[in-house]
Amino acid sequence: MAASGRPEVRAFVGLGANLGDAAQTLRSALDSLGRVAGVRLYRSSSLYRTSPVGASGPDFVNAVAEVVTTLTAPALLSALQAIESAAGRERPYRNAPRTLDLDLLLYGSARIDSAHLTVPHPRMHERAFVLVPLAEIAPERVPGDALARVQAQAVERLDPT
Ligand code: A4P
Ligand code: MG
Repeated sequence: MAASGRPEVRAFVGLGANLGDAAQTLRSALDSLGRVAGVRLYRSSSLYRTSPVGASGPDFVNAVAEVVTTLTAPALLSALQAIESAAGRERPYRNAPRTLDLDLLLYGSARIDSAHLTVPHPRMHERAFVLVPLAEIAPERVPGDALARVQAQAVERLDPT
């Protein structure tokens, strides 16, 4: 139990960008995430260069972060959206190239299905750009055969810089 009186929950956030200096955008987003009141950045994966899945445009840079938070899941989603907006995210159409996309992948063991939030993220298990970085930091959260099913998707780990 945290000082706020709310229980601490471990949550996983997927980060992606394919416009501008995507690697730098992800590094600053990780920094911003750790500064949100009620959120502690516990660990983050390497950055990965990935081919677009169901989208057009340049390659993406993706990563996954694990946070410990006292925020509710909707409050955490709002914080993620505020960080996206601060990075200049615009939404001209679905799956448009983006300066920054932050998805709430997992929130403890919660299952949420509301108008604005679905957790676990409904498409995460089809995507190497989520599963490979998630497996790097939390292999226990990736089902055994899931990685094998997405191995055709190109994912290249970037050297830390
Ligand atoms: N929403 C519902 N559940 C969630 C959740 N768990 N996390 C709602 C975040 N948002 C959630 O999202 C649209 C709405 O989803 C939000 O208003 C929120 O209430 P958005 O970020 O505005 O739009 P989007 O990103 O275009 O759609 P979406 O569904 O998030 O797209 P995806 O599924 O995230 O796909 N290929 C590579 N290699 N790397 C990528 O990062 N990303 C996408 C985007 C496609 N292909 C990619 C990548
Ligand atoms: Mg999104």
